[in-house]
Amino acid sequence: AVIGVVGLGYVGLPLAVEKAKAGYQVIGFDIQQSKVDLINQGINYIGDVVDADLKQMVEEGKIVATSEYSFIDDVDAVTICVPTPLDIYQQPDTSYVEYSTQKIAEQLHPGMLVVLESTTYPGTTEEVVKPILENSGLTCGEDFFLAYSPERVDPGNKKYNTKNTPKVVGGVTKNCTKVAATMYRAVLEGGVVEVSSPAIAEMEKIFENTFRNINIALANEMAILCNRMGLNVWEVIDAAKSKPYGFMAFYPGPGLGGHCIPIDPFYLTWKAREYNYHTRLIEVAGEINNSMPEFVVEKIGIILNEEQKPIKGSTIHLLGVAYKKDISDYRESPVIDIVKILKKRGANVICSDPHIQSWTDGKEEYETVPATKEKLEHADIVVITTDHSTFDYDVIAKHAKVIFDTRNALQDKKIEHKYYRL
Ligand code: SAJ
Repeated sequence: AVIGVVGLGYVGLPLAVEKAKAGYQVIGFDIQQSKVDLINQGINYIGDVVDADLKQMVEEGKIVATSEYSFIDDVDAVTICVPTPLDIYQQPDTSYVEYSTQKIAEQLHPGMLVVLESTTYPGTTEEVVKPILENSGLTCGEDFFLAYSPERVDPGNKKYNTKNTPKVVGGVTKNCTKVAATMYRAVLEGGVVEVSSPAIAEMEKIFENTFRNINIALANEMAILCNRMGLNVWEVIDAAKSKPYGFMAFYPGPGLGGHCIPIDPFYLTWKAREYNYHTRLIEVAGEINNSMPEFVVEKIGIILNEEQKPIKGSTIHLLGVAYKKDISDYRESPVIDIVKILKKRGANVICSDPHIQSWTDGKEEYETVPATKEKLEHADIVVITTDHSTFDYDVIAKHAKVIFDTRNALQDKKIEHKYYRL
């Protein structure tokens, strides 16, 4: 069978590789010709989630990429893995989903399976995708099959990947669910969980990520309160972890990054308004998570005060730009906000990140620098913002004069100089 994957990013590319490895002929579609060209050269531009098999799959002709959507005519099943960002009004922007669906509708043929994988508000599959496809004159559930199946890609996770993570599938009709479940069972090994509708599958994905968002906000609120009470929040959490049931540890951090956890809950907030419901808990959690960069800068100021130094003119060395450890992605990274606030306060900011050579905040380009002994000794304060495994924490503990650790990365190290934690 021939399978199409529309959208070759963090979600689409690993899925395309798994489908090709399972023996399907895969055609990858993307509007960006640059991505199409890189894939056809076997070059993997998403290091965090795609293994080396991409090159082999391309060499064996199992994966072909194109920007020509007319080739959808050749596929039996197509998964839509395009972005569903929030626009500047915090409203879901489903234009990529609509465009891709329109291109599929133009080539829709009897027997075809369409699956939406992009994280989105409950109702998208039935209210946005289904009508566009039925404009082709074909009937959903009879002439073609339509389902929603959320992606669960955890960048940097060495244990769980696209292949071995359970997959939830919800079809518009029972046979839509069956057809989609059959396709995924042939490709993945983590098991398929069938649910009664696309909306259930859309809602459970948002619930998963909102659960993380809110629990991280709780950990962040505990950090803020523990700071005022002079308590070590990391010790509090570790003690709470001794409860073998009914507790799940989340940790405070410099803020909430990535393109999912900070964003997904607000699809629900937007949709809930249609039902006259105000998702208060989600909004308060968002406020707390978004306040962390300011909190980190405030604490940097307090620490420098102890050294009789103002933020203005001090050299502040941030270790880590990526939004979480051991990946190179800095989308929505809280470090971007921290740098912006520190520069506004007149600090001299330098950043190190073994996974990132240069980065941009949308206005300026920044080069990262290696965290050398000299740099660490020279800084007025060294702030650990991302706990990458490849930082040399012995060198940091030995040579940085003042350390502010927002990730508890040095928890078991002997520190030579002054050490503060979130
Ligand atoms: N974070 C904390 N404290 C914690 C956990 C995370 O501050 O205790 C921060 C991280 O540093 C990061 C942000 O939250 O900045 C998000 O981290 P994450 O690992 O939850 O998010 P993603 O976007 O890398 O991946 C998540 C997946 N991760 C996990 O489940 C561990 C999963 O929720 C989804 O499959 C994926 O988003 C998605 O695409 O929805």
